[in-house]
Amino acid sequence: MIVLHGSAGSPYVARVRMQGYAKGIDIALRPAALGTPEFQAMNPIGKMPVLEHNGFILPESLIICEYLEDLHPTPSMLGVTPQERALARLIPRTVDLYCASLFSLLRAASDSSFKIDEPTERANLEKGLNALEHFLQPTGYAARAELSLADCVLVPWLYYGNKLAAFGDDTLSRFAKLSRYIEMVADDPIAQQVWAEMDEAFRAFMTKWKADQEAAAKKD
Ligand SMILES: N[C@@H](CCC(=O)N[C@@H](CS)C(=O)NCC(=O)O)C(=O)O
Repeated sequence: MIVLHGSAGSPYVARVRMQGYAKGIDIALRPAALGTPEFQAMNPIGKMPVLEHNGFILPESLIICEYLEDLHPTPSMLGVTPQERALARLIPRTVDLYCASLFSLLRAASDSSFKIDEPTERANLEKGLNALEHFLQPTGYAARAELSLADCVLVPWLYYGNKLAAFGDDTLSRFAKLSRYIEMVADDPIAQQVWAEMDEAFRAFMTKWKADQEAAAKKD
C-alpha cells in the first residue's frame, strides 16, 4: 500500500497525486501531522509530502515522483530518450528553484500582515517564468506531446498561478507559450481533477484561517 502524508491543497502533494492518476497508481492520502515528533521522525525538515510504502519512508516530492517511476515504469512520465527525460525533469526543477516567488506574492496579496520585498519577489518570478517559457514546448504538453512529470509539477503550480491572475496580476499572461499551455491543459481531465481537489482543500484552509484570524482579533 502506498500512503502519501499531506494535504490536497499543497502543490508538492498534488504533483505526486497527479502522477498517480496519470500512471494508474493507487495512493492513499493521509493528513500530515506537521510539527509532531512522529512527523519529524519521518521527515526532519518537517515538510509534506512524505511517502510511506511498505515501511519505507520518503520525503521530498520530486524524489517521491522518481521513486514511483522506478516502482511503476509504465506508462513513463519521463519518456524514452535521454533528451526527453532531461526535459521532463528540467521543467520541475525550474518551477521549484526559480518560480517559488509566486507563493510569497500570493500570500502578500491575501494577507496584509505578511511583508515581502515585492520588487525583488516580482523580479525573481519574472526571471523564473522567462526560463520556464524558454523550456516549455510550443505544442502539446509541457515537455513533450504527452503528459509527463513536467505537467504533474506545472499543473498544481498553475492552480496558484491562476490565483495571481484572479488578483488582477497579468504576469503569467505576458508569456505566450505559458498562456497557450494554460488554455490547453484546462481541458485535460487529470488536470481538472487535480485542480478541483486543490480547490476544495484550499477553500477549507482559507475558511479555517479566516476563523482563526477573527478569533485571535477578538482576544486582543
Ligand atoms: N521541497 C519540498 C517542499 C515541500 C513544502 O514546501 N511543503 C509545504 C506545504 S506546500 C510544507 O510542508 N510546509 C510546512 C512547513 O514548512 O512547516 C518538496 O518538494 O517536497
